[in-house]
Formats: sequence, C-alpha cells, structure tokens
Amino acid sequence: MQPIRFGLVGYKFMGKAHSNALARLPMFFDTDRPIERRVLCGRDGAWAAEAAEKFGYAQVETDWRKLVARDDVDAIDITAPSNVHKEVAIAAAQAGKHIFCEKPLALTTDDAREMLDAARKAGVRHQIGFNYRFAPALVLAKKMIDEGKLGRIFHFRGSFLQDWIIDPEFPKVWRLDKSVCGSGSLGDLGAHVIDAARYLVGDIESVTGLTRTFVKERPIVERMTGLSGKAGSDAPRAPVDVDDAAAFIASFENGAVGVFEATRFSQGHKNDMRLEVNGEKGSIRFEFERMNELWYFSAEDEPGLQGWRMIQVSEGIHPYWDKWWPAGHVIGFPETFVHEFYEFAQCIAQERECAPSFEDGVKVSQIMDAAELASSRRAWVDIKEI
Ligand code: SOE
Repeated sequence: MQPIRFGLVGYKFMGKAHSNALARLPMFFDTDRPIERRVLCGRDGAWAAEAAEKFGYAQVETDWRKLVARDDVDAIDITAPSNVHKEVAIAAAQAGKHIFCEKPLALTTDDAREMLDAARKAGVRHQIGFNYRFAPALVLAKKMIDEGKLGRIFHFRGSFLQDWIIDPEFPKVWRLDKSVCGSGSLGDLGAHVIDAARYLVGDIESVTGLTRTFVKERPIVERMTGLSGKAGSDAPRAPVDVDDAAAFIASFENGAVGVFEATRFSQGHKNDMRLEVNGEKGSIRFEFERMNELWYFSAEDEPGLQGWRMIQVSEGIHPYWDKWWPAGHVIGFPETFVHEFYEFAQCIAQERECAPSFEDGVKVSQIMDAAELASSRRAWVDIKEI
C-alpha cells in the first residue's frame, strides 16, 4: 500500500507534537496506509535540518512553496504561526495535497472560508487541529449525549484558563501579535472550547460578550523560546493588539445556553480546560488536566443513591483504549494528537470527510469573530452576520 508521505511546515511546539504523533501512530494503531515522515520545512536551513533529524523526517526544505510542489509528498501539515496558514493551505490544495492545519484556521473568517473553498474545489482531505475533542473522555461524552443519556440539553459551560503572560515584562511573542495570530486568548484557547461546545451540543446562533487587554504594551521579543521569548533589558515596547481575556455567552440553535471564558491571566491555572453540560436527565463535566476522567450525574439513578460518579475512561471498552495500555494505565496530552492523526490518515486512505474539518474551522472562526464584534458593539451578534 502506498504510504501517506507527510510534509511538515513549522517545527516548534505543535510541529513537535504532530511529529511525535506521526511517529507513534503506527506503533499503536493500524492505519489503512502506512505513514511516512518525508520532509520538514523551516526557513532556517540549519535549525530545520536539526529538527528533521530529531523528529525523524528524511529530508528538509527551506521554502514551503518547494515543499508543496514536490511529487513525493501527499499531505501538508501546517504548524507554523496562523498568519501563514492561508497561503500554504491554498497552495497545497491547488497542488492536490491533503491538508492538516493547526487552529485557529486563519486570521479571519473570510480567510478561513477561502481555505475551505480551495480544499473543496481540489477535492483534497482537510482537517483542523482541535485535538482536545480526541480525549477519550470527550468522545465518550459525545456518545452519551448522542444516545440521549442527558436528554434535552440546557447548559454548556466551558473555560480555558492559563497564567503564563501575567507578568507585564513578558515579551510580545507572536501569540500576542494580531497580524500573526488573529486574536489572543480567544483564538488560542477559546477556539478549543468553542469546538468542544459545537461537538457536544451543536451550532451556536448568536453571542454577546467582552474581550479585554490588561497589559497594553510589552517589550518587543528578540528570540522565541517555545511559547515564551526573550527581550533585552532595554527592549523597546509595542502595543498589544489582542485580547488577554475573552468571555461571552451564547445561544445555541437547539435552545441551550452557553457560557464561555478564555484567559491567560488566571493565576494558578496552567492548561485548565473545563467543560460542563447539563441536560434534563443528567450532567457531565470534564477537566483536561484530569483527562482520563469523565464525571457523570444521572437523575435516573435510584433516589437516595444519586450523586456525581467519576468514570475512569481508561479501559478497553472506552474510545481508543483498546489500542493503548491495560486498564488504568493512563494517557495524556500527546495521545490526543495520535488520535487526531489516526482520523486524518484514515480519512485519506478511505477517501472520506475528516472531522473536525476546515468547515468546523470556519464555524469556530465565525463564533470568535462574532464574540469580538459583540464586544466592540456592546451588543448581541447573530452568527449569520459573519
Ligand atoms: C498556548 O496557549 C497553547 O499551547 C495553545 O496554543 C494550544 O492550542 C493549547 O493546547 C494549550 O495552550
């Protein structure tokens, strides 16, 4: 069987997470086509070569245009900052390559739509990197909701809290530069919560909310180091043009009420994504930092014995678990990427639509743009307007 030959664009945090997933995927999952890490692409030849060696790619390119034009690459995996997603994805689609793209899909909904249109027109597979929905607990939550275990859904509550940019001396890294990332905590963290909300509860029709930037200017970064960066002691400052925090409420098409929060200013919270869904027959809740657990309350349990129960989602009967370890030998953040690339590889091999696709990326982007617009207008915004 012809391998799926991957070309990776960008090799920092997400490039490493994706490469780790591609390396481990064949160890645990049987894909219909083998996986090959063929080419790694980065602008700096020496660094790219070092990363290619470490991450297991056979070859290096320093120009993504050359990568996209290669006959020996089937899928382009875009992990570079958001401002390059659109150009690379459209060129990849036009060259007939399947595309995996990190979130947020693009800087604006219009750009995201152009990417979706290009991929559809070319008939290539397209997937966006909403890895959190691949946590087994969330796949189980989705199954339970679809089976009607919660009945009619009344509430979705989701937050994603971090604390890594509270220091006003923390430099203006690319995740704080609108021209590179599109938005701040909303696009970086809120996007995952919105995806989870749509995955579990359904589409949103309108929102109102607010975004806030607490630290208005920061030292200009000299050198990026992972998520962080270094700035000289007398580095000039630049205005911060993205949100530090975003909060909004939403009305779902099915009548449910949504409450959303994303921030990097919650002291003590490192990667704290929390979700709760309340329905007429029961509730579920999930905390990413305890991702092998799903909490469930059933109002159908015997009176007097009702209460929250913790389902440890780490047995062979749970989603993906038959591929991993014996019961209770828990998995973590990196495995969510293995699951999403299993989906991508099988979609390519089986010539079917991927989920989450660029279409999901566009819909999440619409909701984020609506939340920003609502904040600036101090009003409700209908998603159809975006
Ligand atoms: C940084 O805020 C970040 O790494 C995001 O970019 C990721 O999407 C999220 O998984 C964790 O936080």
